[in-house]
Amino acid sequence: MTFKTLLAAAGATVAVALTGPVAHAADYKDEYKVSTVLPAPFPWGIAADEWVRLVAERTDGRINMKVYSGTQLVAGEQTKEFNAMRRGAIDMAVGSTINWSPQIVEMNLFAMPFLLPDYAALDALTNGPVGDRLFEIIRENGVEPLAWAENGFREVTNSQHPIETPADLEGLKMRVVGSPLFNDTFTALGANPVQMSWADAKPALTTGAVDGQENPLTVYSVAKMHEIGQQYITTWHYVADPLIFAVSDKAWGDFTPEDQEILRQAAIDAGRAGIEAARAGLTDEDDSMIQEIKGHGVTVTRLTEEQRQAFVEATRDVYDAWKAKIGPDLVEMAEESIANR
Ligand code: X2X
Repeated sequence: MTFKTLLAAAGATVAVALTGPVAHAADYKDEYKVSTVLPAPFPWGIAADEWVRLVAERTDGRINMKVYSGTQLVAGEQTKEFNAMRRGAIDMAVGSTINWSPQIVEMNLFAMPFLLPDYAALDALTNGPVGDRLFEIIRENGVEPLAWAENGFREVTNSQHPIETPADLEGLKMRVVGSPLFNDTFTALGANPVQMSWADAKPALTTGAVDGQENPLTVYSVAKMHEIGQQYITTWHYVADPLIFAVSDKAWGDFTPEDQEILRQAAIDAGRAGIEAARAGLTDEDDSMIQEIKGHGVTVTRLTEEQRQAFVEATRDVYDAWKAKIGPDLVEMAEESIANR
C-alpha cells in the first residue's frame, strides 16, 4: 500500500465512522416484547420480570421491556418461539432449551436422559466451554444470547401409581413437549408420549386425557398439580431445563454498545435471582418444597441409586442415538465437564 492509498483508506474509515449506522436512544422502540412460557410466581417469570426491572432501572426507563407469558406472541406454540425471535417477530425471550431444540439440535443436550446427575453438573455445563459453544451456535442462528436462568430438573408425575421401575411407566399416557427426543425417551420406557404445548397440558391432565407429565417441582407446586390428580411424583432428575435470556439480532442492533452491556449484565443478575428461585426448597440442605407437596397427601418417590440405574439402562440406546444427532464432540465435551465438576 502506498502512502497515498493508505491515506485514502484511512479517510474512508473515518467517513464510515462518521456517517455509519449508530444507534441512538431516540430510535428505540416504545416497547420491547419479551416472550416466556411461564409468568411469575414461577421462577421462570421471576427471572424475566427481574430482567425487565433491572434494565428499566439502569437505563432510567430508556429501554422499556414487557413480558408476554404463555408464549402468546406465537399463539402459545412454544416450540415456535425461537423462529419468531430469529425473524424479529419477537424482540427478546427468556426461553427454554427444550422449546428451542426443534430448531437447534444442540439444544437437546440438556434433555439427554440422565446426562446430568446434580446441580453442580448443570452449572459445569452452563458456566463452562459447553455453555460458550451453545451461545456461539445461538449467535450463528441470528439471536444474541446473554445469560442463563433455570426452569429446573424435570421430575415425572402421574395420576395412577408410584413409579419406581421402568415397568411402572408401561402404557401411561404422558404429556411431553419439545423435540422428538422426548418421544424417544418415553417410548423406550414403555410409556405412551403425547406431544402438546403447556397451554394444552393442564386441561389434558384435568380431564384425564393424559395420565402424567414431567416438569420441575416448582412448576408442579405453582400450578397446583396435586389438585388435578397428579398424586404420584418420582424425583428421578432425568433431564434439566435451563433457560436462556436472548435478544433477536434485529432488536440487538438497535442498542448502543453501552446499552447492550446493560442488557447483558441485567440478564446475568436476573439469571442469578431466577436460579436461586428455581432451586429454593429443592436442595439436599433445604427440601421444604418437597415437604410442602407431601403435605398435600402426594406420594413422592425418591429413587435409590440402583433403581435410577434401571432407568439409565432402559434409555441407554436413546442416549447413544441422540449423542450422534446432537454431535459427539459437544456431548463428549459435556461428559468431560460433568466428570470434572
Ligand atoms: O411446557 C413445559 O413443560 C414447560 C413450561 O416446562 C416448558 O416450556 C418447557
